[in-house]
Amino acid sequence: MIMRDTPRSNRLTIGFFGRRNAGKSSLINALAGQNVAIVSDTPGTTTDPVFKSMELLPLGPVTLVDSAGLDDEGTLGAQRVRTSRAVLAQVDLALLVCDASSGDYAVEQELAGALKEENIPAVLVLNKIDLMPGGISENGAQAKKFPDILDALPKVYVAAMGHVGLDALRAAIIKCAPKDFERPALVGDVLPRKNALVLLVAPQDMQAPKGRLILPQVQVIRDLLDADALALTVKDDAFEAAMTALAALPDLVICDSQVFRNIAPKVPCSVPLTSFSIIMARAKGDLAALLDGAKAIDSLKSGDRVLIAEACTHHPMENDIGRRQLPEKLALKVGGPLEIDICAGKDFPEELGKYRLILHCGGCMLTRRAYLARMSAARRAGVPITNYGLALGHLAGILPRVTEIFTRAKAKTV
Ligand SMILES: Nc1nc2c(ncn2[C@@H]2O[C@H](COP(=O)(O)OP(=O)(O)OP(=O)(O)O)[C@@H](O)[C@H]2O)c(=O)[nH]1
Ligand SMILES: [Mg+2]
Repeated sequence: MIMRDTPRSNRLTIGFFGRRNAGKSSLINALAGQNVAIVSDTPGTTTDPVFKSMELLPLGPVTLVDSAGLDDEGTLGAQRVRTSRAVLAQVDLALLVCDASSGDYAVEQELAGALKEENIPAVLVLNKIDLMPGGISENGAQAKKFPDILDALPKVYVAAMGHVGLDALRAAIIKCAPKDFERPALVGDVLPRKNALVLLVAPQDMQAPKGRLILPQVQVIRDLLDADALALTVKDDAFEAAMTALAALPDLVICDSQVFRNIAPKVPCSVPLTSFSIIMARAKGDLAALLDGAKAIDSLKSGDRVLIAEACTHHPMENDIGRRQLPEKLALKVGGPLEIDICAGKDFPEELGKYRLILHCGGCMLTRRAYLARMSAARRAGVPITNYGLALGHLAGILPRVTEIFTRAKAKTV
């Protein structure tokens, strides 16, 4: 099976954290079997996070993330530490790398605490055992006493330089990696039967990339095929032609949220309707909380500050959904303009308290963990958060209709 091209957003993310010079980059190189990151004895060699995609069987496609040392100093050092901390909240598994010969665990203790708070599983990797007089043996690295929070972690003894202990490290990663880091299905799990008939409405407008479908559409089609569904994909102006051509009513219609107003009235009430973006809301985030966020639109007032967050850095077109359509629709709804801030790519403000609402994209470029980390930050700041599709559904007055397929099976799927 070729998993090389699995998007990073669907890979298990494994982060390497620790002090400068602990051997994080050496370890990532040893695991990847190639020079991914620069290694040197100068502390602070790694600055920006380094990502390496690879296959780690039987886990499958993973992303290894190297990070700057968490004990870095100075103004730039502090910025590097902040970046490493931002990466930390987004990993599915953390490798806490430390020098086995060290006797000071203050940084590691603090790090283990932060990981525990975020519910991120961690492995303590004791590196450089070749420098320990007794090696791994009871007189060497294993004889060391650790603070309780570190002692509670699974431990692996390695020498990244000599490739010692890598099999044990791989085994620990496989054992500790969360099995539920992503949803097993996007929508295939709520279809009423095998060979369910699903009509997909995918407008190919100015905003569609040249020569291909966008990632959520591709992923939904793949998910439907995996569920043995019959997927028919049409543009919005061919919807009626498709309905006429079908011998039976479809079991589900999935459209782009931007054509809700046009398509919803044409879908018979007995046929469930949802959108690609709403499917992503459930796949990447916590649907119940994002639904509450959509309803918070009703309490917005003119002049309120709203954050529009996009996970990719596409070049915005004239009628961009995040930059044009949503702000305009919201202003119309509240009866006046809102203060809109926009963030894109990996940028996400640390300070969220000034916002009355966060409107997030579907997050197809983010891992589920990264999306949930943003939701947690919003919750901690007391700011409702929703996604584009749910917001558009609410603004069109059809939120219950377009989420029913998921909320109906709530106990099982939400
Ligand atoms: N003896 C020994 N040295 C090692 C081992 N692993 C790494 N080193 C050395 O430790 C130094 C730091 O290694 P790096 O992999 O650059 O450490 P890092 O944690 O990435 O450091 P920063 O990027 O500065 O945060 C280098 O000189 C490596 O050669 C090991 O297992 N044994
Ligand atoms: Mg490094």
